[in-house]
Amino acid sequence: METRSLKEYAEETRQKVDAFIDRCIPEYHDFGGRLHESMRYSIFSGGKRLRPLLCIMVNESLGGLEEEVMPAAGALEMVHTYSLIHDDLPAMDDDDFRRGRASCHKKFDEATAILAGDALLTLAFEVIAERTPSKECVGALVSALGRAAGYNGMVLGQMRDLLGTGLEPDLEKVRAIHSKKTAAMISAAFEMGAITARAPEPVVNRMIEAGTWIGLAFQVIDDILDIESTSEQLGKTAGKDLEEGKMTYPAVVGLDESKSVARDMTEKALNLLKPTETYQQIRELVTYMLHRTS
Ligand code: GRG
Repeated sequence: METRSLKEYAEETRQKVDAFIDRCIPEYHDFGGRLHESMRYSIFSGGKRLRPLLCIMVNESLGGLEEEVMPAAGALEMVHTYSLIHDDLPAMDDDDFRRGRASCHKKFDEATAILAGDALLTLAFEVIAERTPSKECVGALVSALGRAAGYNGMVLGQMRDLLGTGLEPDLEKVRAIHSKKTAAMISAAFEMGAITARAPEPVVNRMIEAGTWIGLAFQVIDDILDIESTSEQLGKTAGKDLEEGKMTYPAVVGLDESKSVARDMTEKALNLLKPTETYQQIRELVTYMLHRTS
């Protein structure tokens, strides 16, 4: 990997991912283009593109080609955006703001938001199947993404999150929620980058583990930011977790201990991403994530 600054690298990569997604979202304007418009409204709304970035970095670190990883990276962002659209619906987290502007159902309507999410979720798998140059990787990529997003991954995490709301805070339950709701998709980003780089199985497994620790740390930090940051900084309503009795790390162990837990989890990930040249930039990003403010 070249020695560009992380910021330059991330910005350049974000532009490439956005250009790829732009080519994937169908350009037809059926019935006034409402579905197309709502999908684009949500996906091009200034997200950090963290999952694609991690996937691309892992692929590159392991010697993979950019054209092989781009469909996987775009697909990860499509699934992530679908989950945010559905999470904001009144039947779920009921949030009017996302990424600093009106959430999809507020900008359009609930039915449109449900359909935009459905369309992004299914498009993700279509994109992997049709646009991944090495067809022999497609099965493993579809499997990794389906597993991370589905009934034993993020969807289960969301169910646990809904069922855990209002219950007595409990560390085991918090971990169970975080591992599925957030860590599954971040770990899949690592796994998919290793798959497109054709890494051997032990390396793929090491990436899955590193991704899991990073995903867990990411959610602990998200819980902390919900308390310590403003809605303006976050681009979404701050302070909702406490108000709604959400099962979070700070609710169980307090803010200071949560910060220490996030540091320990990050350290575990960094140890798995051994300090070699090739992982250096991922390590930098992971360290940056630990100190993020939004
Ligand atoms: C509706 C099936 C379904 C799942 C929803 C993603 C999710 C699960 C809920 C959103 C709320 C939340 C706190 C999820 C945990 C993951 C997380 C921290 C998402 C936000 O990801 P960022 O910070 O968002 O990467 P951007 O906007 O930068 O892409």
